[in-house]
Amino acid sequence: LVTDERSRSFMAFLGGEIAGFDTDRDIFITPYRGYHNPAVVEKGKCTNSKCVSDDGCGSIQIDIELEPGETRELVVLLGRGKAAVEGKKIVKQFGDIAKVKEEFEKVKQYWHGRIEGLSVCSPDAQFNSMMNMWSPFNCLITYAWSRMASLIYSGERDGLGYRDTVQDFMGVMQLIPEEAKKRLELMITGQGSTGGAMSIVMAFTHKPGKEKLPKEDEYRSDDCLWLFNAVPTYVKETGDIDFYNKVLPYADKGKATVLGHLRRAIEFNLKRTGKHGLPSGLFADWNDCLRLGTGGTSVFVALQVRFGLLTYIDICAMLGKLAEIKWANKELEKIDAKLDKFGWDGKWYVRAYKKSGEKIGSKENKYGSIYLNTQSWGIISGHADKYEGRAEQAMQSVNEKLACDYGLMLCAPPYDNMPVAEIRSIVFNKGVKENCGVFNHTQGWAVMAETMLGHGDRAFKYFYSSMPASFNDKAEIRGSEPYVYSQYTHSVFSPRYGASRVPWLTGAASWAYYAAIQYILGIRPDYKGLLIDPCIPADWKQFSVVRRFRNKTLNIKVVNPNGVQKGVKKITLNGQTIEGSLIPVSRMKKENDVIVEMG
Ligand code: IFM
Repeated sequence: LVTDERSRSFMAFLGGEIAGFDTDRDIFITPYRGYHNPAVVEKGKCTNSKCVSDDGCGSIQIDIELEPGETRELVVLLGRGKAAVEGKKIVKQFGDIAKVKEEFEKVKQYWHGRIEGLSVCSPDAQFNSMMNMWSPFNCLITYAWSRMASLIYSGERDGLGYRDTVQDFMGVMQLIPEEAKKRLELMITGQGSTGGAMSIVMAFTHKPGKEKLPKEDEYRSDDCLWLFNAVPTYVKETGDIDFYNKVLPYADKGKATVLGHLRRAIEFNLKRTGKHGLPSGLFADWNDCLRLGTGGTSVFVALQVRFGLLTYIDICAMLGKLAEIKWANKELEKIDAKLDKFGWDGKWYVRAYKKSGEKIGSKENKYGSIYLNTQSWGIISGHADKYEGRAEQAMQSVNEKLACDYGLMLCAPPYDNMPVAEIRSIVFNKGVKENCGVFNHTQGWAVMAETMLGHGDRAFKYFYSSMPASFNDKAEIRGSEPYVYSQYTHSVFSPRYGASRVPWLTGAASWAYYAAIQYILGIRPDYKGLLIDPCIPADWKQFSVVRRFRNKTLNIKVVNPNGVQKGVKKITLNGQTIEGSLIPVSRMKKENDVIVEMG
């Protein structure tokens, strides 16, 4: 039988006689019942209802009798299109069990092919199950759906949100670099000639060169700065250095090389400054709840600009562009001078300035006196390194003020009784989302920062506390799948402490996976090869990783006889000692054995 639901989807069944069906959900379940006790199932008889306008469902009844121990295989086919046309075609094509099994095998191979590029064997079984299956799967699904599903569902919009989509690349680059490259190019063409981005890029109808840019105060101040993470990640994974010279159009007019697009991204923030000459916060920075406008400024964005400049210098050094390095170094000095003067609050970095000059994320504030992101990015951007003890102090403050059982809170203490204009997180309950929840998107940055300081125990502890699989024995607290990252977990300030909400549709998975692979396990692609720089718990005596890299396979075994958290003493590649921590791609064979001794 083939049945229609408004002629857009069909359902078919093979392997037994159809005794009835229902396509109207209300009739199938009946009022005041639920999915656990549909009336039709209790009665054991379908009503042959046909859904008209109301909520549809697909249910088919067959009557079979099984002897004890007997099994029967049945096939249910669901598809898009008209039952009489596409449905019939699909039934013809897949209408027997052997064919279905063959196709199912192909689907399994397809997914394994996508996640196979890297496998991990560490002393921690839960961590391994995340690294080998759930994290890459989560990253691929988040990448595929972007955040579209949530916003379509609530009737708001579709399209690729700029900042999230650009960050999603971090989790999939090693899995599907060529596919990711195409989307990366699309996103680069969503940058305007101003250097700022369209907040949404419509994947199917985007017309570079002809798009309308946001008004000045509608720009997000951080959007294009994420390209400094995504673009080098692509180039380092593939070795496609010429990508930096590829000419791509801007969204509205004109064109530039990819390197030119990157420069323009920095210029955007250098030109739009507010309080203390720091970059304006505009409509929002990473934090959607901070509406700082043109006068208010974001220290997080300033740190991202610093990271952008360092990355730009690194790229230009490789491409031999000396004049560009000179320009970037000058700008680096200028932004550092502002950060030096206005960024540090004594024991941690400030988060932002309102146009009035009032600080956000400062000891002077009653609410939100410390924020996580400027501490992590103080270290990731290299700024904290300029001052003896500052990086350690910033992360120590995080540990004292923001750590809870389920990860690091976005800020503390929670906002209460405030006007909504600038700190929009006040609309959330205490300990929820941007109002001091454990915002999972940000955990990877803190983990990266801790590994940069050589704190393997702490980095892993933070990673573990927000890792879905660590909730395997507390599912009733988490209340969502223990294998998928959620956007946030209720923090210690909420009566629902530990409940994790909004699974799948979050950048948390990408940064967590990236931080674990590249910074805890320390297997990090670079332009000329693969860098090995683990930062692990002291009690890990060894771990191994199989990593596909530029069509070669590396079987990497790391031993840690002295129980250190960081530091590589010796690396051998196929029996030969390597100088330093980089395994040059020029010395790799098709299959490679790598032994790394920490110490
Ligand atoms: O960074 C944003 C993201 O773009 C959408 N969800 C919330 C995050 C933090 O505000």
